Amino acid sequence: MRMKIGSINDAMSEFPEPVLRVDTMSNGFDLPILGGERRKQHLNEVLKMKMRPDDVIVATYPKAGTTWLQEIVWLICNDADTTLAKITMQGERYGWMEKLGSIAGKGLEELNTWPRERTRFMKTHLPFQLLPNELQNEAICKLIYVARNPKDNCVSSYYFHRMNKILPDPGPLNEFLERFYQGNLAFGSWFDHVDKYWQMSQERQGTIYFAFYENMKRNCKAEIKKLANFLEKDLSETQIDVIANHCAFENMKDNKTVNYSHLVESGLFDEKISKYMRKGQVGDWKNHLTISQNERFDILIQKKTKDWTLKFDFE
Ligand code: PPS
Repeated sequence: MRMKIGSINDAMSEFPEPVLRVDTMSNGFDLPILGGERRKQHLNEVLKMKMRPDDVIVATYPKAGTTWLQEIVWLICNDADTTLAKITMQGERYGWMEKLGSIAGKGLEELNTWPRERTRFMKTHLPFQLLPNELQNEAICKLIYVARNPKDNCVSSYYFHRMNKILPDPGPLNEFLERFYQGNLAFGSWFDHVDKYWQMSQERQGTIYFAFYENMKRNCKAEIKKLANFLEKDLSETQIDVIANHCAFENMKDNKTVNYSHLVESGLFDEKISKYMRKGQVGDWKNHLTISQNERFDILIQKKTKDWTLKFDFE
């Protein structure tokens, strides 16, 4: 079950320039990135990646429920085999397109050499405009996106920035909120990210599935059924129950293949500040945002989403 994790020093040296800077990729798309020139080169390699019709991609804005959705999708595609899921790190079952360095499992190199006969499971936080060019141009394979309401997404991200030693210190919440509003975070603006995937999911119904964290939370079994239908997998009621139970927050938080406790052991995540599996709730933002911060957030959401058909639940 263990995978190569290295020490915090290895991780730091593999992650040059922990400073956020906006860079222009080879296709002209601008993105705030961490990791400097090496990250930019890597993202340009992702653009060139060759896709396969049976690829399965989980895409999200960071902290929207990626790990949760990855686990559900993998189990749907693997006959609810929770025995295998419990002994194989999720980072070994999935490749992470934009991953730099040796921490947290498979990356682009492993994705490019993935055995042909096996479904390639991938995760990414990249905006749609930086997915492999082939996939941007054509609906080659299935992609599942999960979005989470911006207030909970932002608070979850704030705690992740505080506990993850590779990320720059976010400072007080007030400052982080400003960065979230302005899209001055790795992977850019939540609003632009979600909006583009939503538009694409409308254009490419049948190959892009747009899920909501809040719906998964409200009725996980119903979401699993819809996802299985999208992935063209026949699951029995018992298998759906098994997946829902395995993927319940209470069980995932104690499951070492998905809870990133290996990065606590390696010194990269500081659990005293926050656990990776922190709260797993809808509406936790109420415990963190002041009345005035919340009012400012509401004004911004109204401004940025005034033309959206997409609506979010906040509690
Ligand atoms: S990452 O690092 O961007 O991949 O993080 P990501 O997995 O997207 O998001 C982490 C948040 O998802 C919560 N989570 C869950 N919620 C409900 N049910 C389950 N099973 C589950 N698994 C993970 C996790 O707790 C983080 O949210 P917060 O609000 O911080 O608790």
